[in-house]
Amino acid sequence: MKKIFIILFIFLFSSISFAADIKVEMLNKSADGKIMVYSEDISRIDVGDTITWVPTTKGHNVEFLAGPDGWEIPKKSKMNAEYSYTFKIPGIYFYQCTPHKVMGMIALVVVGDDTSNKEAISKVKVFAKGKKKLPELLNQLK
Ligand SMILES: [Cu+2]
Repeated sequence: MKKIFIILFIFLFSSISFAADIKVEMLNKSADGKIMVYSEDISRIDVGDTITWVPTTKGHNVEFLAGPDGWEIPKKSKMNAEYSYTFKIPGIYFYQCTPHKVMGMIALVVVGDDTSNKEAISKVKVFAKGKKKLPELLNQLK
C-alpha cells in the first residue's frame, strides 16, 4: 500500500514540470473595456510551453515581429483561426494582430524569465497606438 502512495506522489510531483499549454484569447473588447486586444498583454511562460491563441470573434490573427537572437520568425497565422506555438528559446517575443496593429493590438511573450533582448525588441517598428503601448509593456519587464 505504501508503495502505491509513493508512486502516486512521484507521479503528481513530476507532472508539475510537464510543459504547459496556455491560452490567449483574441478579443474585440476585453472585460475592462479595452478594444482590440489579446487577453494577455504579457504572457510569462517556461521554455517548452505552448501558447494557443483562440479567436473569440472574427478578424484577428497572430503575426510575430521579433524574438530572441537566432530564432526564425514563423509565418503569420491565418485569420480567424486558432493558432498554437511552442516556445523553445528563452527571451522576449513580440507579436501583433495584422489588421489591428494600428489599434495597438500587440503583445509580448517572455520565455524562461529571460529579458536580455529587451533593447532589440524596443527597436522594432510599431504603428500608431502601438508606439505608446510597446514601451509601456517593456517597462513592466525587469
Ligand atoms: Cu485583431
